[in-house]
Amino acid sequence: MTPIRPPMAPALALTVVLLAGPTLLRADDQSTAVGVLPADAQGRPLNLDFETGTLDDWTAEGDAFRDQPIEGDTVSPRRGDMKSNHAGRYWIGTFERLGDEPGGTLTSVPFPITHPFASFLVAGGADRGTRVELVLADSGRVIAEANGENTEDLGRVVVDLSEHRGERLRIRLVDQVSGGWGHLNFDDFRLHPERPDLPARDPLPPPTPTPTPGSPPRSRPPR
Ligand SMILES: [Ca+2]
Repeated sequence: MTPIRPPMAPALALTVVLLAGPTLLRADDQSTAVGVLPADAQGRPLNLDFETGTLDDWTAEGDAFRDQPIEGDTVSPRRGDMKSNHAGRYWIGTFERLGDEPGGTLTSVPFPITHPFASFLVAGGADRGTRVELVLADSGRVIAEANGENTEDLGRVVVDLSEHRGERLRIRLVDQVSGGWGHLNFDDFRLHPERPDLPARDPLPPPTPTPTPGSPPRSRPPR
């Protein structure tokens, strides 16, 4: 029996976003989800969508994130089968300046988890060495990861943060892969009062916790 195919291919579905309601944000394309940017203690929205055109509110280590963010869709001019699909004007794409070779991390300032859901755009390599990590700021524990699917087209991931409300979070972008598809694309981290009604995929399962520097070693089960 022929399996019933879904009415919309996943790659297409990721580009379709419902934009409605009083918190509608203007964007050059349809990737911006309804929601709010996380804010600092003074209520200032943080640059987690890169629309300042700078890396303000982020700290880069290594070369992979040098000269970011990227302005406009630099993908479709070099390959007609994909596009950046970013939100607004600026986004992060570690291939776009220096290719796949450089590595590094880009870490946000910590911010309070004020809403039960978050979402962000991610693309790039499918290797787990290129990934987005959501990190509890106080413990260093990674609570969710996401990476690309060997495509440049940014697609949205939704994360349930309800059990961590009131805690502080950092976003850490990791690029540890130098070969083919050794790059990460990212944009538009937002918080949501309820699960956003838009096509999205789930994050990867949380990684196995690893001890943070200075913490006591974890006991291991017998092998
Ligand atoms: Ca943006």
